[in-house]
Amino acid sequence: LPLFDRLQRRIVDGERKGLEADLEAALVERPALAIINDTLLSGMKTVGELFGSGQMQLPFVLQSAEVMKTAVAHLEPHMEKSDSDGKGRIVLATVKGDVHDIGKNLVDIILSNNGYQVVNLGIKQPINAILDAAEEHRVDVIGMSGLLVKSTVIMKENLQEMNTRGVGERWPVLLGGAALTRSYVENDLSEVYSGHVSYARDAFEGLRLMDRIMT
Ligand code: B1M
Repeated sequence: LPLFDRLQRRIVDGERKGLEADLEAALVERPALAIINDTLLSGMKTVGELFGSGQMQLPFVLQSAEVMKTAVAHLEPHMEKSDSDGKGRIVLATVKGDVHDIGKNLVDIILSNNGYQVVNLGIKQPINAILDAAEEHRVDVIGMSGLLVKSTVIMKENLQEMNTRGVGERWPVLLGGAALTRSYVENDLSEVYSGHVSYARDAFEGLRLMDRIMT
């Protein structure tokens, strides 16, 4: 297979052996971000389709996810970074009950490389932990990620809880993850929170929205 097809195949097959060498060769031809966006993420998309249609079993999905993480970690030092890190601060978390973190961690990388300080809490974070961290680190924005349909319900509950605590004035909320849709966020979720709620389809929209919120 040609290099970029082979890299994509490595994600789908969960094949780590020879990954670094292929990534190094790819870096000669394309920037790190393009490799992630155009090649690796389409591999993950295929994994999702295969899993969703019953053609791939969970342990293999996990292997693909591990290869994806290794690849992103290898590429990360090669990404362009802005000099400033004082544009603002965000807490990022995958919501309660959800273990998916590849997307959230990409958002972390893109924001960190573009001048934001990110407090990344990890996965399965209850709203209390998110709000405690937001308070402790005096963040400007709260970011929640979730990929399960169940997580969209949790996000709604989280926003309701935040509303009850009256923190809408203080924290705009940024939401993302494959199970969300723009209309669900902009219609259903915005309604339950007195503050600002926005939806990011991908990490770059996350960055654009942060820039907008912080100016
Ligand atoms: Co699971 N999983 N999974 N999974 N998994 C999905 C989400 C699923 C759609 C697959 C499918 O059926 N086709 C399905 C959900 C179905 C549903 O809810 N209706 C599913 C399921 C069912 C499950 C389990 C329940 C399976 C089981 O146990 N029987 C289980 C859940 C466990 C739990 O959470 N409690 C499970 C487990 C796993 C693994 C552990 C094996 C692994 C995760 C490993 C990890 O993350 N460390 C895994 C994976 C890899 C997937 C798929 C295949 C790929 C997800 C991914 O990493 N995509 C996924 C299929 C899919 O998404 N279509 C699937 C790449 C990533 C870069 O995209 O996270 O969407 P994404 O992030 C994007 C944007 O969404 C956005 O930016 C990112 C980059 O541009 N974004 C944000 C995300 N968060 C953001 C936050 C922001 C802004 C933008 O601001 C705060």
